[in-house]
Amino acid sequence: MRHRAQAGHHATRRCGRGAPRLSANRFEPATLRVKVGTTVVWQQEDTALHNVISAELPTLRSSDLRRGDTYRHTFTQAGTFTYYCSYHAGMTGTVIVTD
Ligand SMILES: [Cu+2]
Repeated sequence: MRHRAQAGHHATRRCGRGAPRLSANRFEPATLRVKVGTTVVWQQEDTALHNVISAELPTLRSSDLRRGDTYRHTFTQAGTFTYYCSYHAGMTGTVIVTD
């Protein structure tokens, strides 16, 4: 599962290292750094069911995502936010949001 950051109307930035599209049970990249106001889009490209849930940031909570689904969240405050997939132990990620 990959995600990318969108800043403003354009300048879409794709993050990641060209990982295999079906890389199993991990977020790619695991750590993402963005500015406040950035919308991060998670792209579900895996065959397994995944979700995005943060204990620290209750609004960061997707429904179950199937292949082809996307989930987006706009980060409005600075901080370091971890999240996980409830189906796969150890499937975690971090978004670092700076002013
Ligand atoms: Cu998962």
